[in-house]
Amino acid sequence: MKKNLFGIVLILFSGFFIISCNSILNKKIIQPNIIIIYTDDLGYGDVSAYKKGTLNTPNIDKLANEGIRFNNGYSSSATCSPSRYALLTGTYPWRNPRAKIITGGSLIIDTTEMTIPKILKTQGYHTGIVGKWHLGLGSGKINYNSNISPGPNQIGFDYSHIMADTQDRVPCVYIENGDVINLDQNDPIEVNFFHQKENNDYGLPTGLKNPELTTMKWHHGHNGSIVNGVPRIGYMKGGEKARWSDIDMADHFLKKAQDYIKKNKENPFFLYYTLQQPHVPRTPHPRFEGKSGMGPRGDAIIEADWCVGEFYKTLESEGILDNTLIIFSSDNGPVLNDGYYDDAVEKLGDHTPSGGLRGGKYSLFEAGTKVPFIAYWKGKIKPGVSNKIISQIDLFNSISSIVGTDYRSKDGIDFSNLIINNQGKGRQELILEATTRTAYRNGDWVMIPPYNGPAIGPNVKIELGNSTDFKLYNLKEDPSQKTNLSKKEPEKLEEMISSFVKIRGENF
Ligand code: NG6
Ligand code: CA
Repeated sequence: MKKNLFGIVLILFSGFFIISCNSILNKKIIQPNIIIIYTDDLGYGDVSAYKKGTLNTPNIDKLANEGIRFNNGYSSSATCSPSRYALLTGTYPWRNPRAKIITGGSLIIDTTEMTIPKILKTQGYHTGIVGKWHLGLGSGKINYNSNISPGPNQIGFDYSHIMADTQDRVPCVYIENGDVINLDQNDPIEVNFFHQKENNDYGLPTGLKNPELTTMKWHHGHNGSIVNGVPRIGYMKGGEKARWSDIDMADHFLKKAQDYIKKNKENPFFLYYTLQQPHVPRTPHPRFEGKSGMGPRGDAIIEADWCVGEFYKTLESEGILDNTLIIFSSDNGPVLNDGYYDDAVEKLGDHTPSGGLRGGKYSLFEAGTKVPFIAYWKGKIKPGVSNKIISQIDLFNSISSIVGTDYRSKDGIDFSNLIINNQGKGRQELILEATTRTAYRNGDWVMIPPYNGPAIGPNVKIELGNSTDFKLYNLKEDPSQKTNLSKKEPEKLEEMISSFVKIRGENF
């Protein structure tokens, strides 16, 4: 009897051993490390794998050519904060009235809301963000001199090393897990965004009053505090030792991203690596100066591409490439003059940042939200191209599905099979967003409702998609949206409006 019992225990134990080995093996397969590399204002035509512009981005191209290059990949908005909100939550940004471009504002993700990093944490992932945040911090006036909360660490990130908003906004400091790095308590930081022009004496000298102190001239909007010769949006005092070096920012974030990988490679991790390029102010490190022949914007893209290459090398040398899914994309379309005189317009030459699409950043036309969108997983994803429609809003459901959880957002679709196997359908329909206005894509068709406002942004010189009429385009025949078919195809227009209203409601 004892012998039998011993036998049973042995069988049970070996069974258990096999199951646990299997689950470890499976875990290796279904729980890859997940990395989202997210650029800022990089256009559809800025990546050479898309064969549109004249810049060379060999490192991003490697991901595109050896992974899946999505030709119909969208960001959720034509500006930053709404796109980033939608990416992490899988929720359309126009559902959240606070999901607008943030300037020193509070966190726009509710701490009770489900997010990609939260999903991954339920599966034992370590989660980190390195780079630009721009989803707001705190819940009122932010005190930068003590731990800032809520922020990334309260919505699912175990580790965060960020700049708060953008490179053109104060405070020009890095924040790690809520604490300003290198802060001297005897030199506290104060920030103000509502400064009156006539009372121009708050904090550091400003671009408005002391243009002779700037090394980069402001064109529109950026006439606040001067930090490192660059006038910013907003006003700042103190924090001298904590201020970042603009030209070293790319190296700084790259190093933090690499350190994160090295530290966390033993267990599944999620890293959201959000590069600041080529958003203004474009401050590539001097070793990239002149590399593109297109001035700082082109040089900043070459620098970003280099960062992607160096980051890739780290994944390779740490031996984790074949167990790591990489998604590469951009938060919105391209812009040339976004507030500084930096030769982006003058030195553009033949390059086409929008890849021949109409519009750009801030626009409801295609170039506002159709962005480079790449999925790469060495040895797992077969090289290919996809023309299926996919949005960053779908990453929430897709990642949830890849790691085997049931979390699904209302607006997202599970495209795990499309992302990993280049199989299955893409989206039939999608709501596009630009500065709270919305448009609608269904199959090859796009409908843009009438909106008040200038047709062309007075400073950025981009066609924004405003007009008094409905606009209707067939992207298959007319990818650059040259011919408005709304009069010629009234039935199609009606059908599009009615499907749009079903999702968006009457108040668009
Ligand atoms: C705008 C800024 C622009 C840029 C943008 C945010 C002005 C006139 N323009 O308000 O320069 O900072 O906000 O860009 O200040 S985003 O990519 O982060 O959405
Ligand atoms: Ca952006």
